Amino acid sequence: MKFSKLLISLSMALGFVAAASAQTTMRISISVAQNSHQGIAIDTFAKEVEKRTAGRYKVQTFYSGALGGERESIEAVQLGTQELAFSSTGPVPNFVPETKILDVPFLFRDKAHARAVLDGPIGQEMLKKFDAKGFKALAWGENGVRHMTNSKRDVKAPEDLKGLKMRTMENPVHIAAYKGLGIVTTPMAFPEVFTALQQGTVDGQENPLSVIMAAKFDQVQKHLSLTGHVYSPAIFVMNKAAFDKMSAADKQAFVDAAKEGVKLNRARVDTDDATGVTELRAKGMTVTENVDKAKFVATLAPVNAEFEKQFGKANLDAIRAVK
Ligand code: EAX
Repeated sequence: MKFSKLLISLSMALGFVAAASAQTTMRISISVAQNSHQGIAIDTFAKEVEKRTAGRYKVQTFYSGALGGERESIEAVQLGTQELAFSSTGPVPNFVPETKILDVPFLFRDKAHARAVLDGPIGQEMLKKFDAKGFKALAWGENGVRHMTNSKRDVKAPEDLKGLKMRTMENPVHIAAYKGLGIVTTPMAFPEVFTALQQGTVDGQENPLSVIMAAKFDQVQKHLSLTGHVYSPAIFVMNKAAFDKMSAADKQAFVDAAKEGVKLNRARVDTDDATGVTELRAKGMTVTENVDKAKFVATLAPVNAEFEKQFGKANLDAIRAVK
């Protein structure tokens, strides 16, 4: 064989190998650190996608808001400049208004109740609402039950919150409720929160123990109150066009990979909830466990009446009725 011919057949062989192993790389991001309930969600997802598609899809993982805050990431997924994101539902109502109802304070009895609702017909129907907005919602995940922290005082009842300036998520339901509790609300993207707390731009914030620990808020907050005022879901979202392009088997692989991610995500939230108080006390926080929840609920009655008008009492009751 002539040398030129050998070169041609060699390059054809190489071309064939390249085509057989063609790999599509996608990106997924979270706003919190890798060592967290959200980090384990996307790390597991990336691993499972690769495994379940025999390496044809690779998912690059970005942590700590490296690609922006949650609102920015969801926007990027909608536009298709980023394929995937895992986010709390904080900013999601700005894109899919139907999800607003999930962020109503004291709606869920506990995590088990929330998980049953999200995994049941109500939650699964809601996932479909994302389609019309340019998303494929792969699965509900979990951010956790939110508690309040601040730098000023122990909070036991709503009157202790009067005049406290707190960072909130960019979520209209949270903002309305916290105003109703007497809080001075300052909506802010998560990546800015540590510095805002450190510099005293705000006195406090509220987040699940998982986030408080992952973000090391104990370094800039003295008081933690186990208010448990709202359950915070999370979600795996994907750009709809990117999802639709895939084969049926790959679509299923992505959905299944997300579900695997959620299993470990929820398990980590449970571990964090079990160890968090001890750990945060050890780091110097004062923890108020005997919060007067009945008073919180009573104070929120006027806001809740508004929510019932806005979301429909029947819809809220349907969620409450899930066992
Ligand atoms: O998703 O913005 C928030 O407070 C969220 O809970 C946090 O970024 C984790």
